[in-house]
Parts: sequence; structure tokens; C-alpha cells
Amino acid sequence: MSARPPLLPTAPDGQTPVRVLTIAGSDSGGGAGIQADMRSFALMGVHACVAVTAVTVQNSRGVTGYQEIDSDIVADQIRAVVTDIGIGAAKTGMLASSAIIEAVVTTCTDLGIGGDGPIPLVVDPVCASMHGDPLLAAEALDDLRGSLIPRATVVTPNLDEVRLITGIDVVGAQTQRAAAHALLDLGARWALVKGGHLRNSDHSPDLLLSVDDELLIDTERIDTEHDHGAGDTLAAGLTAALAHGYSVPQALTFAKAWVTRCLEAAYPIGGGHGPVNPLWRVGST
Ligand code: PXL
Repeated sequence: MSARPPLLPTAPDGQTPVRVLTIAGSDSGGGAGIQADMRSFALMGVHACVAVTAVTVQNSRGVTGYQEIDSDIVADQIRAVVTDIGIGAAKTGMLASSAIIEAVVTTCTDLGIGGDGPIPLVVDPVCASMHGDPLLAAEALDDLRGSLIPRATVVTPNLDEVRLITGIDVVGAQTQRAAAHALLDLGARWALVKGGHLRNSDHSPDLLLSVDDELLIDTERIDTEHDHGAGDTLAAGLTAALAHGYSVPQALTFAKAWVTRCLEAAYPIGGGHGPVNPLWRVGST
């Protein structure tokens, strides 16, 4: 069992917690998307605001449909919380369509989220569920590449997403590095290429790269079928730590320890893949 991740410090005034924003889709099965984010954020001690982008119909076996939220309503949710509650960092997950990506990019640019703005932006470029069900319209890939990734403080694709975004098939260290460079070339400040889906490996090497820095965290793969929401949970850990003012490499060190512990505590539900489980944090597992 891995070491317990360090506690994030409490808010300076001891009363108002650090706040973050997740811009993401709902998972009716409670394992990924907004639900994964909210569970982890709560247990990491940060207050999470939510801009809902889509409502998916899914259970442990897969996604059978979804309804997008009107892009103006997505933009309004972001503006409403950022201008009142204030946030230390934001995260994107499922964005469903070109219209929603455009609304998110415009609003984030206005509000200083990502890019050269003061609020870090974690872009988890969600394209499909773990079962391969699409969560992003095919034509929206260009918007992901051309307008959202250039605003990312850190972009966090898995290997399937890397292939769709960069065309690079990551099979080892060299191709992983080439893929990270391709993501930096798109304009991301940091690229995290997650190795969890590497074939024929009992390790999960995650490579974090910027133009002048890098960090490789190579851990043993946790052998579980119940890893639904793992990518969301890692990105939530990054977002929480960035909101506390940690650097991107420090945030990754925290987030990787967090998701590893959540994978170790994952449980089966339904007939398919169960969720990663941040409830270990309160000793329920
Ligand atoms: O884990 C990626 C993800 C994000 N958001 C939603 C999802 C999924 C995967 O199924 O359903 C809503």
C-alpha cells in the first residue's frame, strides 16, 4: 500500500476553503466526470464549483447516451461562480461539442483562466469513455487542438487521447516523449502523457514535460478492473494542488499519490467497471 498523500494545507483564514471549478459532464453511475471530481475535491478539502457541460446516461457497463447543455448556459455557470466565489484553479473534462469548447475558451480567456492568466487550467482532454463510447463530437477534435489545449496550464491525455490528438502511437519512452513535445507544440505550458494504458507493461510511467523542465513518475501498475474515473481523479488532484499554489511538478507528485491510493481502494459495482475510491481518505475502506 502506498504512503498516505500529505494533507493539503488548510485555508489561510481557517474558514473559507480553497475553491476550484470543474467544467465537466455528469456520470449517472457516480464513478467519473463531475461525480468523480466532487468526491475527490471534497475529500482533499477544497470546495468545488461546477459548470455542467453534459448529462450522460451510463452505468458500470458503459455510456448509452448523453444530452449536451446549451453552450451559453455553460459559459454563464463559469462566469457566475468565478466572479462571485472566486477560484484558485479550474479543470475541464467532458466538453461534448465544438460549441461548448468555444464557449469555455472564450469565457476562460475573459476571466484569466489558463493561458497567461493568473488562474491555472488543467485540461483533461476527454474524448471517449473507458468502454470506447464517444464523449466528444469527432469534429470538435480540431477545437481541442487549436483553441483549448493552447490555453492549458497542463494537458493530461491518456494514450488513446494522445493518439487522437497528435496521431502518435505511444509504445515506449521515446514515443511518449515525442507525444509530449507534440502537445507542447500545440501550446500547452505543460504536457502530461499518462502511461497507464501502455500495453505489455506492469508499470504506469507518467511523463510531465515543459519546454525547460520535466518529471517522470514511474510506478507499478495497480492491478484492478475498477479504475473508472481514474483520469478525472488524477486531474482533480492536480487542480486542487495548483489551487493551493504548488508548482505543476509538485502538483503531479501529490496527484499521482492520490490516484494511486484511490485505485488501491477501488470497489466493484454493477456488472462492469467499478470506480476509483477517494473515500479511503475518511477510513471507510
Ligand atoms: O473518465 C472520463 C469521463 C469524464 N466525464 C464523463 C465520463 C467519463 C468516462 O466515462 O462519463 C462524464
